[in-house]
Amino acid sequence: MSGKKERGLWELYEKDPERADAEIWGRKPNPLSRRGFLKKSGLATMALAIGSHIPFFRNLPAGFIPLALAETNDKKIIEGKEGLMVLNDRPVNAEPPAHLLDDEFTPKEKHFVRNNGLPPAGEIEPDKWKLTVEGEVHKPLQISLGDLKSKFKHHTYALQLECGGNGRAGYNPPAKGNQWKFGAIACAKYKGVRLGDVLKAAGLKDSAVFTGYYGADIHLSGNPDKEALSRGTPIAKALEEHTLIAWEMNGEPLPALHGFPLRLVSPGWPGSTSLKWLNKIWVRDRIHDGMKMSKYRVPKYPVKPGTSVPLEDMAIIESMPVKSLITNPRTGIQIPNGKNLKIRGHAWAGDRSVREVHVSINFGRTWQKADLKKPVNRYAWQNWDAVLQFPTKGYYEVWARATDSEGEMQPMVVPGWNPSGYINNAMHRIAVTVG
Ligand SMILES: Nc1nc2c(c(=O)[nH]1)N[C@H]1C(S)=C(S)[C@@H](COP(=O)(O)O)O[C@H]1N2
Ligand SMILES: [Mo]
Repeated sequence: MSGKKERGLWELYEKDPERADAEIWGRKPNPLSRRGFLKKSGLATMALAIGSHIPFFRNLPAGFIPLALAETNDKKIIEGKEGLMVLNDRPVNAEPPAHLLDDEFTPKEKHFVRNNGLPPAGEIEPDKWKLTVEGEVHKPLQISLGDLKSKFKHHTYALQLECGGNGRAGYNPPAKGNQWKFGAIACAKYKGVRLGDVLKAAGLKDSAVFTGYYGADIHLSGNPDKEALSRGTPIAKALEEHTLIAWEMNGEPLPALHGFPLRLVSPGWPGSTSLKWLNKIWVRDRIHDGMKMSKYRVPKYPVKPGTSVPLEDMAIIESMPVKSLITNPRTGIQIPNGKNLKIRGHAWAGDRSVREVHVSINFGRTWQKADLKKPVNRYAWQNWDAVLQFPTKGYYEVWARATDSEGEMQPMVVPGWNPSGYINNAMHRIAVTVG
């Protein structure tokens, strides 16, 4: 944008912020309004964003941005997601730091957002929402949201959703794309119907092998003939009983950024197979070839970092690998010498479950077994905790390492480099200073 045009926009912003938003974003409402944040947020949201209580809040001049916010958030804030780091604002991509993922079920305020395009324009009327099921089925369907809710049995599960690119920031040479650190993972409770029940109602033909999901969001170019994203899975995953067509997250209608009024959840698989704003399912007689089906792949064999790999040598990512997070305490804390430290976090393993979590305070020389809970249901992440004793004062790093039900472990450093920087399940660690 030219300097002059930008100045003009700022003036417009002062006079008519709604119109300025519309100019900048080409649509309303704008979830990323810094001005909106300043206008609407009180002490609570500011403190949440900073991560601390602000004793002299009342002395802050109007419109003043605390330094901590200016520094940590690069001045970008998503309304309703004040604690998240914004990696990109067009399309919106934001993740929480690990310590904000401490809840057993991730609340919407702390849930990462990964958009490939622009959310559907205008207000969505759920009463008019239709889901089409077509392709390799005996009876193509067009179901309203109301019919979906009244004709099929409801199920509620806590389901893990992780972006295939979570951890991309760890790869070297770096891969293009959002530089996710550890926070593109969440486990929220979803209510909906089984995709399998809907597919059975439509009657799958023998030729059905793959699904192709479509959403109502808009390609970044604004071109209506292009999808922002259209991915799918083999039929077996679609028929798995935890694969839901959901309209509720944590007991509320899906938030706008998470696909209101309807989304798919393919738990344990790359988040890109969990289409938001779901309005069409095309049952395919071959591997789906929708927008970005050629992405979310990794080489079929290990490659030297920096290698370019031909598409035919790349495999579509299915189950995500075993991983864990330390969600409490946050990194950088200081504790008195001689005091034990309780730590806790979550662990998950795609289609598998987590068998063990170990922690180390000496850079991996010795390991202590953590207390690991069972998942509340299959595909929910598992909570773990441990009590640590530090032998002397000094600087420590606490490492956590999960092992899945097949004995696969998280690597200490980044796993096999791949051209697009997917499935980095390297261990998470926090810094602790004692004394
Ligand atoms: N329609 C649509 N669905 C989508 C996306 C998208 O851009 N458009 N992004 C996908 C990706 S890549 C991920 S990781 C998850 C993220 O879900 P969330 O934004 O609710 O965290 O949504 C998936 N579903
Ligand atoms: Mo993703």
